[in-house]
Amino acid sequence: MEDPRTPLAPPAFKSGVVTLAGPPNAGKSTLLNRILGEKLSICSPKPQTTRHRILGVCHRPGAQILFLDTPGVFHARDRLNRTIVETAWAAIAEADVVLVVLDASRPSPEEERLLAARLRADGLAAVIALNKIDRLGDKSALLPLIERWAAELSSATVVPISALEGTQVEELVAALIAALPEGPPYFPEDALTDAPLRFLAAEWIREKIFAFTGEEIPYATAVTIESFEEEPAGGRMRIEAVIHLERDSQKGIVIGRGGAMLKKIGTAARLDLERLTEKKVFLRLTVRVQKNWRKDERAIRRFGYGAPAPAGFRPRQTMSGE
Ligand SMILES: Nc1nc2c(ncn2[C@@H]2O[C@H](COP(=O)(O)OP(=O)(O)OP(=O)(O)O)[C@@H](O)[C@H]2O)c(=O)[nH]1
Ligand SMILES: [Mg+2]
Repeated sequence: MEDPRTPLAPPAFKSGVVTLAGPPNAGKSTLLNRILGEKLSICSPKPQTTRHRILGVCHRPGAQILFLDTPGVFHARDRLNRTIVETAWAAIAEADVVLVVLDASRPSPEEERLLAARLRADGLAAVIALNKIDRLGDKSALLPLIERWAAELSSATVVPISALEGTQVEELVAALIAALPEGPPYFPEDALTDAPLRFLAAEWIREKIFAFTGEEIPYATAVTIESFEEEPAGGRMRIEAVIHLERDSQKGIVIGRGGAMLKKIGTAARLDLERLTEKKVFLRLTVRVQKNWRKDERAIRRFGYGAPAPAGFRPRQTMSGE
């Protein structure tokens, strides 16, 4: 007979890739930052903010989740947006579990159908976060959305959350860990991302343009880093970045009267970078016009857009275990 005092074997370590997917503006990046407890991915009230696949490593007792933030999926028409949406689909295809993030206060049935069809076609496991519940006066407004997704993907767990306020976010993380396969940690305990600092610098500058300018300007903007130097012995960081726009009229707005707008963008981005690196940052911004770059495949690639090669930070898990 078994000794009743024998301790149970500890639960196996869980790990894997969870891709955040959803319509633009659903709160994917806000949710990622909330889960990580760090500002990593850029957020804004405007749709189509995220343009890249961004890895965020989440550490919890007994589990490591490799989150991939992605651009929102929608029926893209122009060249840049098609490239960006392709990046999202490629990251979705890499997932062990897809975390579908939806804005429960403003459903977008067309994009939701697009996503559900792909998840069904590829047989991907999904957990569904109904986000922004803080905006719902009456929680029964969730019911039609729950019903729709139960019909679309009957096996998926649904968790209502508020990424902004943190409501039920840990319950969501627990549901994701439950859905992940057993596996080892792929990154050291203090890892946050594999994204280089110069990439984050470019992103955070772009975030300020989303925050401080309107109309077409955020969409017509790309940011590249021309030089990135760290002075030895923990000194200052010197970063030179270029803000690329499509028209001269946009250039005037981004520079602002007497350079005021450019200064505002630079100061806000610099403060974010100083917080992250705990170093003094010297940031120099230049504005350039590259006519209609969003239609130009070569410019799109040169500015760093397009699906990267599969992340490959962990061996592919296959059903057959080959
Ligand atoms: N009220 C409320 N607002 C939220 C919540 N989560 C995100 N938001 C807001 O929704 C807006 C969009 O958030 P993002 O995190 O940038 O959304 P996203 O899904 O990453 O958007 P794209 O990258 O453009 O696809 C921002 O203004 C957020 O502050 C939430 O739980 N409640
Ligand atoms: Mg985003």
